[in-house]
Amino acid sequence: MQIRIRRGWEIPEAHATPEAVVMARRSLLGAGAGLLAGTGAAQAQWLSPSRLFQAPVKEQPRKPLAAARNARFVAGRDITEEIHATTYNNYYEFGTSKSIVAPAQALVLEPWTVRIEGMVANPRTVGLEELLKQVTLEERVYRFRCVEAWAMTVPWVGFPMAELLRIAEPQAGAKYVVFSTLADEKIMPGIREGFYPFPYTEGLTLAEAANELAFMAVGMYGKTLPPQNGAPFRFITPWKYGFKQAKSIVKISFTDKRPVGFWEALQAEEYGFWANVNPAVPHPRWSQARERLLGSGEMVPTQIWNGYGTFVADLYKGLEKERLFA
Ligand SMILES: Nc1nc2c(c(=O)[nH]1)N[C@H]1C(S)=C(S)[C@@H](COP(=O)(O)O)O[C@H]1N2
Ligand SMILES: [Mo]
Repeated sequence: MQIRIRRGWEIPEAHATPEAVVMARRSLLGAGAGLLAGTGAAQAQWLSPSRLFQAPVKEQPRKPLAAARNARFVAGRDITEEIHATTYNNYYEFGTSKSIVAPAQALVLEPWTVRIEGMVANPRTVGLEELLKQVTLEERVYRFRCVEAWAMTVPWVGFPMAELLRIAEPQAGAKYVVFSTLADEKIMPGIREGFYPFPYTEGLTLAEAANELAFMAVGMYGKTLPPQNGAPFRFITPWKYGFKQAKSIVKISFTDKRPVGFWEALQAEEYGFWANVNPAVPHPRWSQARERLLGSGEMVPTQIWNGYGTFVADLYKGLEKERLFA
């Protein structure tokens, strides 16, 4: 067995690298893990990979997607430069590095259909275009916080998740909505590898899904989403860690049982169902007190609920016994 000792400057950026999972499964990731992962790691300054320093990639064209900005949501931070938000990604189906722009171009975005099923009035498959005819697109600038302690501020284009619920018509007994994402071994090396529990799924309570912050995104920076950011359809819940926010959604199901998401299935001690941002609750392997802004590399304090408490804190009244922040 190979045990890799991380050096101080190596940020534990992969949520769970294959080796970390193997180590956890062998119960070796106990008290020593903090030492290995390095407490100073999250403070390290990292340059986001830029296209300037990489082999040129022929990216899929993105269609302009003009939508009025919703002034109710004020990010209070500069918008991250598009080059950084669209080149520093987590999309494990295409590989565990942050530089998956090139392989992600293999995604076939049209036609795209979404299966709506489970506890709904009419289980059915809808074309994304058809779905978009039933909603009004708007732009929202949201802060985004990955559990790995990096953050960005992005102008997303999309529509409220509440609208999706209206269209899907969940039955009275439904309690959760579960989003499943594309798993196509022909184009996704991560699926072929067979290591991770794909398809990637993440779920929300219906109360969370109906919250006005919850957003279905089809675009960013005034254009359709690029493949690497989860084209053509993903969800955004800015008060939760990034791993909840599933990309390239192909199925939306409604259920009365709490779903086990991709990360919880992989590492339940580190990633739970709720995954709300909280600087006071460290990840078992690193601090969540601060976050590194993509682009500038500036370290800034993390806020509880990622600063969105006025919108969402009430959702969790009475749930204090739950592991709300992991
Ligand atoms: N299908 C899928 N969705 C995913 C992921 C993934 O690997 N696969 N990674 C998640 C994680 S960990 C983060 S931080 C965000 C990253 O989104 P971005 O690349 O657009 O910044 O996507 C989330 N959604
Ligand atoms: Mo993440």
